[in-house]
Amino acid sequence: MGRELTRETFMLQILDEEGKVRPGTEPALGEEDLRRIYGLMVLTRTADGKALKLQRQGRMGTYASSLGHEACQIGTAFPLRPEDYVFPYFRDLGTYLTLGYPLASYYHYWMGNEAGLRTPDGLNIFSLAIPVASQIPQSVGAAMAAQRLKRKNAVVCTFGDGATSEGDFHEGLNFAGVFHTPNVFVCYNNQWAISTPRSRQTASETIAQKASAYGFPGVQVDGNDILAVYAAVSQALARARAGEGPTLIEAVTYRMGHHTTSDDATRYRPEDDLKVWEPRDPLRRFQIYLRDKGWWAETFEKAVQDAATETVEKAVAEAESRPPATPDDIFAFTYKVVPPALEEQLAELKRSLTGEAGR
Ligand SMILES: Cc1ncc(C[n+]2csc(CCOP(=O)(O)OP(=O)(O)O)c2C)c(N)n1
Ligand SMILES: [Mg+2]
Repeated sequence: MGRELTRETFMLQILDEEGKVRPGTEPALGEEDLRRIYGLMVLTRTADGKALKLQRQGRMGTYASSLGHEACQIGTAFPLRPEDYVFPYFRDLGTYLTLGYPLASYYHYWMGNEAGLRTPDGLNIFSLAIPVASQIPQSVGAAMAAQRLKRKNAVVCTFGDGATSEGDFHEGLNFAGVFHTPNVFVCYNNQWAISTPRSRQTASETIAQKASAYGFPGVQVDGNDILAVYAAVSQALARARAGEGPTLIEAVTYRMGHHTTSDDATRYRPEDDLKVWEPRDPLRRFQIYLRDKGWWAETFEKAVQDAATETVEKAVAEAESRPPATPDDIFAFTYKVVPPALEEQLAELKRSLTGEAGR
């Protein structure tokens, strides 16, 4: 059965690995949008690189790099409308930036302050999920709510290949199929879940084909081709808004960095993998596409790079000027009324901190 499915399955690609467009497949995006997309890709890469440096300098906590995932993230977020809801995970910097989330807040969170995840009014982006796959059933709940309220918004949920082995993935997608919810599930299949390779994650030939078990379509796309991700997500959003039910998109990519700054991928990753994936770089391919259209030049590149650097430097300064987390923050927002045992722990923590300060 797997073989038959594979024969029917093909990976959607609009830009080939040389950045050349496959005739007749281009989505309807004008010059302004395409330039904006490129700017977001450069901003994401610049902001990501800066976060890694800040972590190495002791100015940021453990950080999960988005290097190589720019097409997955921006391609997913770009076609969204303000009324749509997004349930991201910990590797979604480009998603946040595309939706207009303040970079200073995103940094503030990774600097160890949950206040950075308090979404500004008007943005329907939920706190990024650290517990793998926990955001999936939540996104289905939000989609069911939208259905009942007769709203026309779609709900996008992103997650990694590792999330597909969790019960939450099955439960969420099963509900979505049964209740025909307006969900768009986007799996960034970056070939690794920390040190677990894709081959040990699932025996399914593709992740996209898992959708057929839940009774809705699954599409596999080249996750390093931003136009392919954009096209697949746009189509899935249109289905969701039209009441045609959920879609699972598998965006095939590669985690070019370590899992997080606490990981050393050289201990398990075959060395040649990076050599295979480097030429497939999503920014390089999209830049060639823009150049072929006559919309990329050195001056444009410089303007985009300078703007990204300025945005990033401002965000770092702002994040570092915000007040640090307090002991109360650890206990806030979980219970309406804090249970006595936690009150005691908080008091003890505060006593120990005062004790330290007094020494
Ligand atoms: C429920 C749960 N189990 C285990 C972990 C530890 N953990 C953090 S990330 C991760 C792997 C995630 O891999 P994947 O879903 O492929 O996402 P990626 O990191 O590759 O983007 C694991 C096991 C966790 N955060 N949550
Ligand atoms: Mg992964």
